[in-house]
Amino acid sequence: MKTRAAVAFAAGQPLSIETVDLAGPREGEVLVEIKATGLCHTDKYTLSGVDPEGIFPAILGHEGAGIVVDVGPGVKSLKKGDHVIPLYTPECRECEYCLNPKTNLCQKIRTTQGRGLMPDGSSRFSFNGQPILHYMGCSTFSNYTVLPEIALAKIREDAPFDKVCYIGCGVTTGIGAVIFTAKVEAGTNCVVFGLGGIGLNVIQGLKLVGANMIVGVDLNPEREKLARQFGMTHFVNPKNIDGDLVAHLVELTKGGADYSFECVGNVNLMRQALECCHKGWGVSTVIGVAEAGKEIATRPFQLVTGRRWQGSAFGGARGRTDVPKIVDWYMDKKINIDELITHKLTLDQINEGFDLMTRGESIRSVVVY
Ligand code: NAD
Ligand code: AHE
Ligand code: ZN
Ligand code: ZN
Repeated sequence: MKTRAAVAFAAGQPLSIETVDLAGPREGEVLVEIKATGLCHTDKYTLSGVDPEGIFPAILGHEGAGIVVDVGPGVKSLKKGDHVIPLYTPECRECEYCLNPKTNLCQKIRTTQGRGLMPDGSSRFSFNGQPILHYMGCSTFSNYTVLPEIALAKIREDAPFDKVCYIGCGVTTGIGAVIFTAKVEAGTNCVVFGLGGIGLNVIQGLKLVGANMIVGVDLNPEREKLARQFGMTHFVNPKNIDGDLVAHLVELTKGGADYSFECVGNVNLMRQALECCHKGWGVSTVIGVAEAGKEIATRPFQLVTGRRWQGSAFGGARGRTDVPKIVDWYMDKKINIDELITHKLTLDQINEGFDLMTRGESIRSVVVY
C-alpha cells in the first residue's frame, strides 16, 4: 500500500513529506494506522546526527497511537479495529529480560530494531524502489506502519489518540522513572533537572507519590509557571544562582535530595544531579540521552559515601502491561496530559514542530493525521 510519511533522508536535514510504499504485515506483525504522534526530543537527537544508532534514510517517530488495520499470520493478541500504542521497548514476556523482574528492557528484537529493521531483518518501507529504515521499531511519522505484535500495547477504545499518544514515550518515561525505577517514597525531597516534555512528567509523578519538596531546575524561565501547576514547589534557574549550583541545591533540600532526575541529556548536569543528592542514601536517575562520545564523571567518593547513580529507559515500564494502566490513569483524571500538549500540527507542519522544540516554545507538539 501507499502511505504518507515524513522521511529523514539524511542527518541534519528537514524531514521530507512523501508518499512511500509499505509492504503488508508478515508472520507475527501488525499493520497500524497511526492517528496521532508526539515529537520527542529523542527524534530531534537522532535527526541531528549524534545518535550512534541513527541511520538514514529512515522514518522517525516513536510516540504514537492508532488502530490495527490488519494482522499477519500467527498474531494472537490483537485483531483488526483494536486501539494500540506502539512500544519502542517491547514486552515479549518470554526472553531472559522479560522473565527478570529487575528490568523492562525486553531484548527479543533489540538487535534488528537498532539496525532499523523488522525482526526478520528486512524493512517494510520503500521509496522509489529503495528501502527506507524503521526507527526505534515504531516509525510513527508515517500514517501507516508495521510493528511486531510484541511491540503494541492494546488500550481502551474511548481514549483520545491525540492525547494518549504521549503515553507512548514522554508520560510513561517521566512518571515511570519515579514510580517504577526510583520507587520514590512519600515525604521525600526531590530535584528535577530539565522541565520539558519528560521533566514535567517526572514532576507530576513526584506529586502523585506525595513527595515533600519538588525542586525544578531549568534555564528557561518560561517553564516555571507550568511546572508549579504540575506540583513543583521550588524553581531554580542556574543563571540566577551566585556560586555553585550543587551547594545551593544541597542547602535548599537541607542536606541533599533523596532523589534526583536528569531530564536533559547533558553530562555536566548528570554530575550535578548526582552530587546534589543526600550523603548516605540519595539516588540519582539519568533519563536524558547524551550524544555519542559523551561520558559522565564524578569523584568515586560521591558513591563511596552512599549516593547511587542509575538510569531509566521508558520509565522502567513494561509496555503491554503498564501502558494500558497509564491510559486508565489519564482517563480517570489521575494524571494530566492535556496541558502538556502545547501544539497540534498536521504532518506537513512537522518541521515547525522541531523548530518550536529548538526554540523552547513547546512542551509537546502532536501531529494529528
Ligand atoms: P525537552 O527539549 O522538551 O526538554 C529539555 C529541557 O531541558 C528544556 O526545558 C530546556 O530548557 C532544559 N535545559 C536544557 N539545557 C539545560 C541546562 N543546562 N540546565 C537546565 N535545564 C536545561 O526534551 P524532553 O522531550 O523532555 O527530553 C529530555 C531528554 O530525555 C532528552 O535527552 C531525551 O532524549 C531524553 N529521553 C529519554 C528517555 C528514556 O527512556 N530514557 C525517553 C524520552 C526522552
Ligand atoms: N540510540 C541511542 C539510544 C538512546 C536511548 O537511550 N534511548 C532510550 C529511549 S529514548 C526515548 O525517547 C532507550 O529506550 N534506551 C534503551 C535502548 O535499548 O535503546 C544511543 O544513544 O545509542
Ligand atoms: Zn521519546
Ligand atoms: Zn522479552
